Amino acid sequence: MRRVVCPGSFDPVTNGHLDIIGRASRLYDEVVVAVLINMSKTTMFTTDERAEMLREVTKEYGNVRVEKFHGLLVDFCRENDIPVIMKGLRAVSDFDYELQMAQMNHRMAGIETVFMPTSPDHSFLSSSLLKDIARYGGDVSGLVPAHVNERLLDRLKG
Ligand code: COD
Repeated sequence: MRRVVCPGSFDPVTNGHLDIIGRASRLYDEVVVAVLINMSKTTMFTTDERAEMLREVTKEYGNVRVEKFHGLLVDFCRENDIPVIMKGLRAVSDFDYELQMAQMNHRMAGIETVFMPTSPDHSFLSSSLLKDIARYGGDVSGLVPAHVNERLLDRLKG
């Protein structure tokens, strides 16, 4: 079975993330979306909330599974028998950091990283940018799935 992991914070999942997950699901037999249990980062959504939103928006794909993880990604990969990490690349600025992580993950555990170029529709999109826009009342409805937009508006109301 060809299995790949799409890891991230997903705080919250955006259409950019979803594009990469959807394209991965057409290339691999199983896609494991691994949600980081952030120990030091303050997130808008809890890990359970982030995972729940991901399950909701990926349920149309038959081969996507959502899991939570903490610690090293390579340990999660080894425990779940996943030989490949898939990352989306938005710009050259992503590449420097992603290359360093890819090489370190390979050095630590022999795990390969595959880079998927973002679709031009999503190259400017990040979870932090859209949270900023939403906090100031901007419309992010075209940038996240409808379910996530509702959760975002509810959270900001609360
Ligand atoms: N278009 C395409 N792809 C995108 C877009 C977009 N608009 N936005 C994000 N992505 C992709 C990127 O590939 C990104 O890597 C991934 O989605 C997740 O993005 P985020 O922002 O939700 O998540 P990050 O960047 O906070 O996640 C970082 C990891 C959790 C992957 C990383 O920190 C990690 O592996 N941590 C575990 C600890 C570890 O192993 N550390 C050692 C590393 S060598």
